[in-house]
Amino acid sequence: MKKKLLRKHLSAYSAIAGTLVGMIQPAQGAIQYTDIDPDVTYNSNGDEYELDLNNDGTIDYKITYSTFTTVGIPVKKISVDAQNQNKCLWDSGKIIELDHNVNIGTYLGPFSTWDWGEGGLLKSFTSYSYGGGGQWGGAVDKYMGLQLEVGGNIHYGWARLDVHSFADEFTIKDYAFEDIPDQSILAGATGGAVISAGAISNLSVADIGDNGDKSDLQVSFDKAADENKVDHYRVIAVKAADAGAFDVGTASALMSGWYTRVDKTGANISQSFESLDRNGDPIENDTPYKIFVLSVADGTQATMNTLSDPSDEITLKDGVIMNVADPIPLDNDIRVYRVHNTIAVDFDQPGNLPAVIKVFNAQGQMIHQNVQNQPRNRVVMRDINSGLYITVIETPKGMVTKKVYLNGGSGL
Ligand SMILES: [Ca+2]
Ligand SMILES: [Ca+2]
Ligand SMILES: [Ca+2]
Repeated sequence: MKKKLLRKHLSAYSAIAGTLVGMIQPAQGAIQYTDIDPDVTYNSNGDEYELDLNNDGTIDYKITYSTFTTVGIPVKKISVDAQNQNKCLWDSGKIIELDHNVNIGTYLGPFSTWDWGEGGLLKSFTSYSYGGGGQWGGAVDKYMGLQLEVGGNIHYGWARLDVHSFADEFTIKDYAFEDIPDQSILAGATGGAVISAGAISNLSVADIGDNGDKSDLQVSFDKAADENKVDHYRVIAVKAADAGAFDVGTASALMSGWYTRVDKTGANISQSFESLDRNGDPIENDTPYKIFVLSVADGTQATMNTLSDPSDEITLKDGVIMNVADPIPLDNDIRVYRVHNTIAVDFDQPGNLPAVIKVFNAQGQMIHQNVQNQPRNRVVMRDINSGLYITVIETPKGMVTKKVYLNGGSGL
């Protein structure tokens, strides 16, 4: 069972793989990169790839394909065994041993979860249940996180694999590790100068709906000036109380689903939040958040991710909708609320006066307008239908738009 290179053929990806043949690139930065060329594919029972991450002649990991029968059911299985004191990136949330795969640009380092990886499952499949376990089924160009121990020092690295959905074939393509002990590495980084992906700018957040969930949270930012070094962005919501301790290492190690991935468009970005917060909790009303944007390095022109400064704190509320086009965050200065069928508009900052107050109905017709010079203002709405009304307040500092629900009728 322990023979290496039982099956070997070109995969579709080898054509675009690097040109070095089984060699370590000269040290650039401190990443030692090895291209497997051609890529090697395994699909017979007992096939095994012996991975020597630092090419010192000591095998560090064994990746195995096996078929067997358990209680009469045929099983196919692809698994990894870390050798000696080495470890694999682990999915800490699972009880059974799963090797976790990550996308390009995910940081691997001391903040990641590592385990011995004995029999660590990439993917299994049984025809009986038409299913199986493991996170690697159908993986294309996914990265296995690796923690290597050499002479008492810890190094971090990765290996790139494809794994078939039915757990009957895997292909290994290349691997790399960081020569500097304890230094994190970006999945997919192959060397080159240590250059950071560019930071975004003008980050702003807004409450644009009343669903009480992530769809209410709009995030806008200007793209990185040098966006060609960026693979994609990750928008992360952190509870405001935890934001002070949030750093690029933590941000880069988050599992997918705990951040909103935003692909480059070449333009500035404005879109709804689409994921859980950084703790895996749903976005909800009345919880203060700060938003961060991680610029994920492309792994070739840049090898370090960059984390933005936090946004202003935002707390989603029902009945408070802030115009995303606000040039200035006026939300804390202007309070709009309902008192029966009166719209109250309170100004806490004199710089917002004089202000023009306009009220629109749901059909977009303006039904009230006045100019206000006092910090407290009341707009009495008689003989109206019940429903949502839009209040637009134009001040010397900018404009805000807020929705207010009124009961209707002639009473106050
Ligand atoms: Ca080795
Ligand atoms: Ca290769
Ligand atoms: Ca809201």
